[in-house]
Amino acid sequence: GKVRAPTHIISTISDDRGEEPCYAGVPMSSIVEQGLGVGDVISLLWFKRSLPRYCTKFIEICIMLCADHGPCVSGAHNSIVTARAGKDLVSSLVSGLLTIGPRFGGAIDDAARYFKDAYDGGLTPYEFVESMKKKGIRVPGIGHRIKRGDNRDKRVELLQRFARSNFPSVKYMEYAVQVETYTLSKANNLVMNVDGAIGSLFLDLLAGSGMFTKQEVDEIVEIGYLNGLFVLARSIGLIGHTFDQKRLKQPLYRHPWEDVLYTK
Ligand code: Q5B
Repeated sequence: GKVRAPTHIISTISDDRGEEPCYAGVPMSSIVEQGLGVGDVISLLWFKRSLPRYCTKFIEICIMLCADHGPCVSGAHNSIVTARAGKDLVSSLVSGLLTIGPRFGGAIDDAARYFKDAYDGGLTPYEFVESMKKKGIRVPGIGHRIKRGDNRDKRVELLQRFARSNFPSVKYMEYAVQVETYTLSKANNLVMNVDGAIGSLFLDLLAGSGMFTKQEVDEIVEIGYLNGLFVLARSIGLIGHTFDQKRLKQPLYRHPWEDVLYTK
C-alpha cells in the first residue's frame, strides 16, 4: 500500500493549497461575496464554524470597544515610549501588547472561568466574592483605575444593552451584575470592567447560541480564547499610537526626576 511520511504539523483551520484560501472550509470568495465581516473571520479561524449574525456582531462590537482607551493605559504608554525610542512598528506594538495580563486587559479568560464556576456551582454572589477574598484572589473582571459606581464604564453598558436585546439568554451576565452589586456595596471602585463584561457575556454566547456542545464550551474556557479579543482589538490602538508618535516626530522619552520618589 501507500506509505505516507509522517507530517510535522497538523492544521485544521485554514488551507491555502487550492485556487483560493479557505478559512474553516469556507473559500475567500464566498466570504467576500456574502459581505461577511471580521466577526465571521474570527468565528471561522478561532471557533472553526460560522456563527449567527448576532454573535459575529457581538465579536465586532468587542473589537471596536476595546480598540483603544487613550494614551495613559499601560499598553499605549509602552508603545508610545518604544516608538519615541526610535523603534519600529512591530517592536512598538509588541512592547504594548506585553503589558496585557491579569491586571490590564487580560482578565477576560479568568473572569469567564470564575463566573462560570461560581454560577454553575450555585454560589450566591456573596459566597463567591467572600470565597475569593478568603483565597486572596481579586475577582477578575471587577475593579477599575478610573471608573466608579457613579462613573460607570460606557463600554460595559453598550455590551450589556446589545446582549439584552439580541442574546437568547444572559444568565451569566446577570450573575456578574449581581456580583458587581455586591462588590460596589463594599467599595466604589469595584465596578464591572470591560473584561468582566466580555467574559460573562461570552459565556452567554457560548452556552446560549446552541452552536457549541458543553464539552466545547468547557474546552474554550479552559484553553482561554477570550483574552485574544482584547489582544486583537488593542493592537489597533497600539498601532495608532505608534503612528501618532512618529507623525508628531516625538523625541526620546525620559521620565522627569520630579515624578520619581528617590529613597533609600
Ligand atoms: N480591589 C483593575 O485596581 C485593578 C479588586 C479588589 C477584590 C477586585 C483591580 C484588579 C481585577 C483584574 C481586572 C481588568 C488593577 C481591568 C482593563 C482595560 C482598561 C484599562 C483602563 C482599558 C484596578 C484598591 C482596593 C484594595 C484591593 C481592592 C481592587 N480590585 N478586591 N476584587 N477585583 N481587578 N483587570 O485601582 O482593602 O484597600 O487592600 O486587579 O479585571 O484593564 O482603562 O485603565 O480599556 O485599557 O489599582 O479598561 O481592580 O486598585 O489595587 O489600589 O485596590 O480594592 O484589594 O483593597 P486599582 P487597588 P484594600 S480593565
